[in-house]
Amino acid sequence: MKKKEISLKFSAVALAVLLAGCGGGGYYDNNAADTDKIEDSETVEQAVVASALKIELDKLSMAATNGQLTVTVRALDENKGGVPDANITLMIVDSTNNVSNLSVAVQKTNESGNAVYVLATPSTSTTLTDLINNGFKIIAKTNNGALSQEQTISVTGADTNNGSDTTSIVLFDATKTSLNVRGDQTTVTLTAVDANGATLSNQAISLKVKNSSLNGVKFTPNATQTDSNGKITYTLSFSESQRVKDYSAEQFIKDDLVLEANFGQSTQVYTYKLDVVSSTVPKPVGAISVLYNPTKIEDSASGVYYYKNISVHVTDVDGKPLPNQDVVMGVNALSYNKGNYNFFDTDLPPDGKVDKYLPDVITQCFSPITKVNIDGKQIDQLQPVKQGQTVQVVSFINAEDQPATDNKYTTDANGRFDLKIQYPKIYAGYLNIQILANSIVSGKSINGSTSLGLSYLISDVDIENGIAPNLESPYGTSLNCSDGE
Ligand SMILES: [Ca+2]
Ligand SMILES: [Ca+2]
Repeated sequence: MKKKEISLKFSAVALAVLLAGCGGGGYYDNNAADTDKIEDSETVEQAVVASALKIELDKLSMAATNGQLTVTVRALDENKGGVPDANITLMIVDSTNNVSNLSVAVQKTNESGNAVYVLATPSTSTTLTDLINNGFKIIAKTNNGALSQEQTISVTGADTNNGSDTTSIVLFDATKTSLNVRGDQTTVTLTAVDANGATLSNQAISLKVKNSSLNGVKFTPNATQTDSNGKITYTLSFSESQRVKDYSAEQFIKDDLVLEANFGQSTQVYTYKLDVVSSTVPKPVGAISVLYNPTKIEDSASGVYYYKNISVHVTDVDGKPLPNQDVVMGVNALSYNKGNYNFFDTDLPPDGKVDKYLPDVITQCFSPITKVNIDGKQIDQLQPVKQGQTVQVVSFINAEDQPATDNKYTTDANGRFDLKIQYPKIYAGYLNIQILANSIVSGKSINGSTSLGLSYLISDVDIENGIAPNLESPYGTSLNCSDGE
């Protein structure tokens, strides 16, 4: 059994992250073979306009020290489909200055409409308590700064066994991506989760509309507490006559509709922006939400795979469930990791006995990229260099050993269906994916997505005997994404 001290692990992780960050420098740049892309990203102005931005995280909170978070910013059209070639800028608002962006801040979305960023926290700092208490915020912008979305990110203490599960997080979703300044209505869904992603039922969340005395936006909660799935919905509406005369349409369009939510006892405020525009808003025909519970994964009977339950919900634009709706699922790899996990002695002072299973040296890779043909459409796909390796290891199943035909599912009377994804255990901890859902409603395509990192089952790890299902990355252990080592 290997024995190492915790300090060694932390410096190694930091080094690996730095190397990946410097060498990579962004989503496209470290792909020397693909020269088109590099030229593309040097073009200054792009006419691509997105109607909404969505922020997806690989996990719902970030560790205060040596933490790493993958942020995927999605540029969306009015039916929440991905918009390629949109310029995205990511800003970090952190008064403690601890959180850094290891990626290039300005990126262009890829064919799937994604721009991917990696954020990190330092190995040590004197202001960590402030960071843990307040979290930090990220702001993504596009359309030359005219469209933005923001998200508050919770920060947990270094020891995840200590207190992190008291963190409560609010996630937002809205049926419409933009609202007409002359008057409009939308349904907003808030989901209460803990730092591990487990949904919190029976929670009282207070919602506020910023500038409501000026913009006249009214909302009605459709319940007093979150339901058994941790959800609470609100119907928001406003009209021109409810807006204060001095508060012009131009100003409202500029300020947008900002929602603020927090849990009764918590000082942490979660904000969400709905774009307010001057024109008639192209009316989306519906919305798909893709949800999962990150804490819950299952072992396969064969012991080879992990399963994760995913729940998909299709509604019309007013939030009413759409039954008997066919939905096609897709999966996209956002990044893969090289490196390994290890057993560490984390006691201070060390007692000479390992007690934790943690990532050791991890290098996150966004390259090389190859062109593949999917449904007659050319898309970029990650292609690890290691012989025989692929990022296509996640599949959709109905139940163990029952693959879903053509990744197709149909909603039940409540407009939802549950499915499982399956992945070999050896990939746990080494792959970040995005799950996509597409359906045709009234002849129009609507879309939904979520991002997640593949996780492992803690009960599969035997610290005493040095046994774990995912000790070394199947993609190799070198620090360099361009070799097969
Ligand atoms: Ca606006
Ligand atoms: Ca120990």
